[in-house]
Amino acid sequence: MERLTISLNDKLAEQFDLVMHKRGYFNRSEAVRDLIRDLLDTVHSEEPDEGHCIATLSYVYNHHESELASLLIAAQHDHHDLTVSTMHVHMDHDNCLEIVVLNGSTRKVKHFAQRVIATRGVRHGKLHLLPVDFVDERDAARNVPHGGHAHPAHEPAEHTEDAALV
Ligand code: NI
Repeated sequence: MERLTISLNDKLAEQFDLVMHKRGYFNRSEAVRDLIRDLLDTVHSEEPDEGHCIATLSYVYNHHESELASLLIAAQHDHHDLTVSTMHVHMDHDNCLEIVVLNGSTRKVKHFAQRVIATRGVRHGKLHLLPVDFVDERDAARNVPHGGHAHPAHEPAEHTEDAALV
């Protein structure tokens, strides 16, 4: 664990403490860690779409809109290699919130998410993507060329979850 000491002027420190408490943080270290994670997520999302990721895609839609619900289900089945699980919440009589957990190549996950978000009638679409070091152990072992599930490595220290997820 590294210790960082940072200097802030009084005004900035005061504003930071205010926002921190509003957001429910009790100590500055955790607030700063989350800020850094946010920054890293932003940087990662701007990088070329290489590597693997685990991601959540959330969106709202009106299930009365013709064919939209079945279109979304079909999209998920078409990409069953990427979609791990979907949570469906009936928000009210008309609106549904769906949260899809995705796992796979960053390029494919982004492409799928962009397609869903751009679908007519889908609102508040948001993708939260975490780059992860995945090793296609099973794919390699079974010589699955494509569409097999990627699994995180368990053995090498540099591929542990702690190392991969900041
Ligand atoms: Ni619903």
